[in-house]
Amino acid sequence: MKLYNHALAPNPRRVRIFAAEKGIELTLQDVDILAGQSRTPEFLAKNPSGGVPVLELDDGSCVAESVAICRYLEGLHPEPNLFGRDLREQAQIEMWNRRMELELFAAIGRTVQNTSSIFQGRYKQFPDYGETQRGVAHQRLERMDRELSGHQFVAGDRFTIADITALVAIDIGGRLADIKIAPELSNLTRWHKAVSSRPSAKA
Ligand SMILES: N[C@@H](CCC(=O)N[C@@H](CS)C(=O)NCC(=O)O)C(=O)O
Repeated sequence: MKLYNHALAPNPRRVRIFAAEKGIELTLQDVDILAGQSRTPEFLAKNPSGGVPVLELDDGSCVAESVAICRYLEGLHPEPNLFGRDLREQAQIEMWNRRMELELFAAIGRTVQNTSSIFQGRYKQFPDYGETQRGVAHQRLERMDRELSGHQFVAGDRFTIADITALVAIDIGGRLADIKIAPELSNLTRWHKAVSSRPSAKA
C-alpha cells in the first residue's frame, strides 16, 4: 500500500496520524501539490478530484478521501478502534467527526484559502470573506471549549477519528492563518496539549 502524501497538508496528515495510532506503516510518496503535481493526467487517473491523500492498494486500485481511507485502514486493523464499536457509538463518532469537518475544518480551510499568501495566484482570494470565516472558526473553537468541559475527547471519553480531524484543522489554522486557541479556552487548551503529545501527532 502506498499513500500519496504531502508533508504539510492537513488531509494526508489525518491519514498518517490514523495509521500511526494503529501501528500501520505506510509507504509515502510525496506529491508537490503547490506545483500542480496532483493535477497531472496521471494523478487525476488515481483521483479525479486532484488532491491528496490517495491510498494505492497493491492491486493498483486507489481510494481517495481521507475518511474513506481511514475506514479502510480500520477494517484492516480494527484495533485500537477509532470509528466506534457498536452502532450507537459509530453514530456518535460519525456525528462528531462530521461536525469537526463541516463546522471547524471547513471554516479554517476557507480562512486559509482566502487570506494566506500561499494561495495567492492559486485561487481568487476574497479577504473579507476570509476574515468572516476566521470569525466562524473562532466561534467554533469557543463552542468546542464548552463541549470539552463535558468530555475528555471530542466524541466522548476516548480518542477517535474526530480528535484527529479537529487536530489537523486547528494546527493548519494556527500555522497558515494565525488562528490560535485563546488561553482562556482552558478545556480546548487541555485537549490540544493531550492530543498533540500522542506519538501519532508527529506522523
Ligand atoms: N475531501 C478530501 C480533501 C482533499 C484535499 O483537499 N487535499 C488537499 C491537501 S489537504 C490537496 O491535495 N489540494 C491540492 C489541490 O486541490 O490541488 C479529503 O478528505 O481527503
